[in-house]
Amino acid sequence: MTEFFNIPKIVYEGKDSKNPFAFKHYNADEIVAGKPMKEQLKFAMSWWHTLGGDGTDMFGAGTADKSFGGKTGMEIARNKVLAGFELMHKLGISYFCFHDKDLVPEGDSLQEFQQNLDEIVPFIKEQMAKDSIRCLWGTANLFNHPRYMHGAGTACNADVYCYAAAQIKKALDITMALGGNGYVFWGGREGYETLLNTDMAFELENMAYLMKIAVEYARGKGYTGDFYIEPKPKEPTKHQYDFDAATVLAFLQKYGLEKDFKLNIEANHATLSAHTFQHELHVARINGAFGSIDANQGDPLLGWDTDQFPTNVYDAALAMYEVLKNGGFTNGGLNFDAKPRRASHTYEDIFLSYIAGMDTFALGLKIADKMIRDGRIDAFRADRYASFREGMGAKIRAKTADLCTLSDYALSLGRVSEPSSGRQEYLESIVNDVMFGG
Ligand code: XLS
Ligand code: CA
Ligand code: CA
Repeated sequence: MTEFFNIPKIVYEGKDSKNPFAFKHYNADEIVAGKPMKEQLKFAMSWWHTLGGDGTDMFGAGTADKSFGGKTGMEIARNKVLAGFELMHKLGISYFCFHDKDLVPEGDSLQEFQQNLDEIVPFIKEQMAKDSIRCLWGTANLFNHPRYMHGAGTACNADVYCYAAAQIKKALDITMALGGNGYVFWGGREGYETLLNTDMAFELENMAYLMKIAVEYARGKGYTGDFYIEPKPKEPTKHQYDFDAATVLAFLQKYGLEKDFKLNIEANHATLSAHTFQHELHVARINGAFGSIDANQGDPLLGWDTDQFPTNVYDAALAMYEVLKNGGFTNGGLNFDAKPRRASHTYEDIFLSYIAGMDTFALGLKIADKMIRDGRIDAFRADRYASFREGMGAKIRAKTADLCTLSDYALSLGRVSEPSSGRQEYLESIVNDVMFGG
């Protein structure tokens, strides 16, 4: 069998290993917080970055060859499948995520695109069966082609809207055929540049309708996986409609879609919306909408979506803290929506990037578990609200005190005793202690 990557299978060698092609912290079968790490972390390969992205940016050509020795579009597509499965096998990654357009060339018509998809899907299924690799989620790319310049579900042109519907229908079909656990709506060009040419209420209503009929279609076909919306505040449009978790939740509630959708939270999108990654995960979790994660990181000095492999252990720990508090993943997982830097252009760099990301989240998981077992932070947070456990505080929680009762009580007090300290620095030092202490 052709090997695309001249790299051995990556194994766990432990924290003292200096072998760049080994895991130092990710030990797939080690039990952490009651489950093997591979089940807690559910790593996924992103088809588009790993098998598609060649390093092209707006200042220069690609630096990496992603044709995998293929000569025609379909030959390249087949070789990508083989290369992708080789990479997942060697890294011990059990899931992948894809856009329809990542898999095959679009050709000259929608018919040709769909025929190409019909040809590749059985080939992917064959490889999946060999290695028990599964599909975490699928999606349709509704942002790349010029036809989507004004959006897809929010397009000002009804034919474009229907074209998007056709792509979604087919992407749902292939996600189901591949046994996908989820389907993502990321609002690529669903947003606007100026209200001078945009009817925002009209566009949002259309977008919600497209989501509703997509859900109806898939559920009608027996799909039992999740639907996700992936928030992002800007890029490509100035005002993305799915700005952040809270905005998406309000949209879902307004259009009666809140029971059908969960959120796919991406770290880089969180920070672009001026929130922490943990904040976005937390908002999703406390609203019962936590679904899946796009694991990456941005650069705090750059204001765009750099999609870097995650190496920040502190952020990964706080993210995994939210995941554990959620009771772990159900259908979701950790998709590396991440790419090596343009100058990290070799196959080795792809492996080294995944190893770095997987080890980072393995550390994050272990630290989050330790933080929870340590208990100091959870106890402090709970105690901070102690005054709501008795007296008037308990009545507020029981919702049995009206405004006059509270006011009379406050008057009876005369003055409020000094609130206790928030102790932020102390709590941050506990996180450090858990991470670096004995
Ligand atoms: C782009 C998004 C995209 C989605 C899937 O910024 O992250 O890759 O995850 O369409
Ligand atoms: Ca993403
Ligand atoms: Ca991104």
